[in-house]
Amino acid sequence: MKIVFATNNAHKLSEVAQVVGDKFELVTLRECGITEDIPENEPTLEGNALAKARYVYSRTGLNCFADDTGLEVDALNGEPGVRSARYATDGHDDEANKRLLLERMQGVENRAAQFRTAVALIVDGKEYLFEGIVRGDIACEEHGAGGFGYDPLFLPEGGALTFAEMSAEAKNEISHRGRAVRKLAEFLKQM
Ligand code: ITT
Repeated sequence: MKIVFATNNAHKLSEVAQVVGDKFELVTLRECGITEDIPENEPTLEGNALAKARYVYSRTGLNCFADDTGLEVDALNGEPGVRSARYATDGHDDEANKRLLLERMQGVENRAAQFRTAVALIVDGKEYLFEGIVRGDIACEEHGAGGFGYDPLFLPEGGALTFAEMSAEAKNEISHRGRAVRKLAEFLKQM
């Protein structure tokens, strides 16, 4: 089965490709001729994931899915959440976002947080949502060079390594996106 993964993020693409393996053929946005940024102006992760999937479905008529992910920090009342990409600036500045997060968490004792992914799927015009969550803590400084985004600052529950210190396989095993995409793959297999 062919399915479009509506993302411009190459890291996400490789993580998801690893989870779905050869069960599905992932088609990229570029392969369907979509090169522009898809607007993400909704107030929730679910809303943004659906907006991206709907955009691609209306342009291509192909079955597709999209994910939107947020880092939700308990002591910051769930921030940066749906604004995770645009936390520090209007652009996608990972370095500035991590700096701002560390600044806001300076001296904060409760460092509990979660990554949450919402995946929206559209098959033959019908819409479905899946969720994946991983709990953990915000580290006091960056560790590791793997992964992307906030990974060097996120210590998943029960371990001593940040996502950026783990292999891609180990991150996928327990991550928000790995969990959400395995639910999606299970669902598609049973259709
Ligand atoms: P799309 O093309 O799929 O929209 P994106 O990079 O805009 O790609 P999101 O809006 O879902 O993706 O990402 C929101 C922010 O959260 C952004 O700053 C990412 O770097 C960060 N992020 C998403 N997934 C992450 C992960 O697995 N680990 C660390 N940071 C992540």
